[in-house]
Formats: sequence, structure tokens, C-alpha cells
Amino acid sequence: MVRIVHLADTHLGYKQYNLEEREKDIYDVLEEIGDKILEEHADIVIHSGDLFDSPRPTTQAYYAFKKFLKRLDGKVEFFAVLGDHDKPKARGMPPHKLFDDQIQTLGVAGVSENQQISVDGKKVLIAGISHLSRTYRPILVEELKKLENLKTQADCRVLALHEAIDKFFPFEEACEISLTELPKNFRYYAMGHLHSRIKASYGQGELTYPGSTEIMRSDEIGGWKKLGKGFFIVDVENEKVDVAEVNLERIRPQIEVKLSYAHLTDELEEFVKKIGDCEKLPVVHVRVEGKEIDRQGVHQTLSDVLTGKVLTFRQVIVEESEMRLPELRPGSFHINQVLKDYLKDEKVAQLAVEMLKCLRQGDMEGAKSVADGYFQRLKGGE
Ligand SMILES: [Mn+2]
Repeated sequence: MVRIVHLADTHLGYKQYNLEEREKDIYDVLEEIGDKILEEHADIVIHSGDLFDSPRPTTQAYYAFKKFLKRLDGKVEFFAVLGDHDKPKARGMPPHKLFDDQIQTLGVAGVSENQQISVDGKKVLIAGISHLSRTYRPILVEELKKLENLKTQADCRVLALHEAIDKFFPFEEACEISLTELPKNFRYYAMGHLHSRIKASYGQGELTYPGSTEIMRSDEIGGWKKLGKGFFIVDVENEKVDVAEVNLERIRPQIEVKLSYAHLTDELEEFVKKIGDCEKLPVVHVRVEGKEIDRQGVHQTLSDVLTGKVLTFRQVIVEESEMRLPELRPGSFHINQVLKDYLKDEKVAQLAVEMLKCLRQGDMEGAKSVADGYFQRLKGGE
């Protein structure tokens, strides 16, 4: 049996809300991961990208990873691919290079690489390509094809990638590959990049995104509450691939709460009672709804009641008169439909979609010309 720990998107060095504590949270969770890897007696660890939050990590981030590797003490074979966050621009040296005596980083130069290792008498092939952006899509597709045709004697093939796959991501134009472009003859597809947990069967094996190891953005709260966060432990035995979640307990809780402006103080007191005792004070996201809201007053009230009971709070004020925003649930919406629902006009929605396509890639000129075209047509009375 081959036992693999698969993790991704640890984003070492990330400092949510620019808070010292939030940076430490990320390192704290890494320590917990280290403990759990040892408990699980894994043979192989695969990190599928965005190990660091930046291609030029701070000393603190380097130090946290150094400590983590020291804890593993060479007990596992460690493989990684680079993510969009930790891949240097142009041909710079990736931060992983500092640890190249302990980890193997695959496919840094835009071509796939693979390593065959022997575990428990089985030959395991680990292949990987570091992140390639959409600009290099043809190369990525080509490399994936090569992997499909790779001649190997391996008993078990594993592929590590850091890309968004269309099937699991609602922003079609931000995806690098579609599911069917992946080779089908691998047993395990160790993906990174999407921060929510995803498990699916594909080809001759299982495909997963373990997701981020801490809550990096508020849109990850729902997924964390429902499924937890952490990494996967994967057992490969002959024809069987078994994927199990390992949940992390040291993640700082984040809570979303909706309060009405009319009963702000009462509802807030009620909420505070429910926070309960957490080892780490939570991050709280407050949404206040009502009429003619005094923003500063709300901030003062929240601050008076919440200080000392939460690490930090973020407030969103919603006036009743404001257009109601469509509710977004990760994984279940399509951006074109959302814009159509919101803007309630097919032609304007189309304009928004086209502009979004350009703006996502930083193409300001393209967006301008799309807008110009729209107004030309409008003037022409089309
Ligand atoms: Mn990423």
C-alpha cells in the first residue's frame, strides 16, 4: 500500500487584514499539519502549489517551512509544484529552491517532470507541472498529452497540478483547462488552486482539490463550516484508491452574522452570547441591514460590544433601498447568469460579461473598446 498526504494552498506568509495574528495562524496550522502527517505515517507528501503566498517570502514564512520540514525529519518523500502565488515572474528562482535537498519541485520550466520512487515494493510515478497561466494553455495541453502517452513500468501514477478546471469553477474565462484535457490513465490527480474541498472520480482514478489550509477569504467560510478544512490522506492499493479527509482543528473560526439596524444592540448582545469559548478569538463578518444607517454609529456600537471578544470584525452596511444582490453559492452559479439576474437586461449583461473578460486579464484597452462598441450600437438605435 502507498500512503500519500496531499495538501495545497498553505499560502505561508499571507497576512489577512494585515494582522500579525492572522499571519501566525497560517504557521500554527502548518505545525498542526506536520503533527498529523507524522501520525498518519505517510510515505509521500505532495504539495500542489501556493506553498508560499509570494515568490519572495518573508523570513518568517521561510522559517515556518524550515521548521515544518525539520519536524518531518526526512520521513517522507516530499514533492511540490509551484502555484500562481509562489511562481516567480520570468525566470527567477522559486523559493522552494532553498529546500531542494528535502523537496522536489516538479515542472518548474513549463514542461512536465516525473520521478519514479519505490514504496513498499511498488513503483510509484509522481508527475507534475507547475502552474501555467491561460496564456500558456496550448503548452499545458500539449504537456498533458505527453503525460498520457508516457511509457512507464510504474504500478501507480500520480499527477500534481495547480490549475483551475472548468468543471469545478464558475468563472469559465478564468479556467486554465477543461476536465477532459487531463490524461485519463492516472490513479490520483493531486490538484491545487481552488480553495474549497473537491473530490471527484476521473479517468482511472480520483481527482481532488484539498483546498486551502486556513480561511483565506470570507467566501471560504461556508465551505469550512460544512466540510471542514485540511488535507487528504490517500491510500493506493492495487485497483483501489481511498481518499480520506483530515480536518485541522487550529483554524481560527470565522463567523458571519446578519443584524438589523433597527434592533442592532439587542441582536448584537444576543450574538455575543452565542460566540462561546473558542481557543482562538474569531474573526466576525457583520452585515447590518436597514434604513438610513449611520455607518459611523454602527462601527462604534460594534466596536464597543465586540472588542475583546473577537480578533477583528468587518462590517458591511446594506441599505434597504439598495438593489438586492443575488446570493452566491460557491460552485452552483454561473457568472453570466448572475450578471443577467442582477442587471435585468440581456444586452447590458452581455456588455458586462465582455468587459469582465477583458478586465480580468488587465486589458483596459479591450474593455474600453467593448464599451465603445456598445454605445455606438446604442446611438445607432440597434
Ligand atoms: Mn493558486
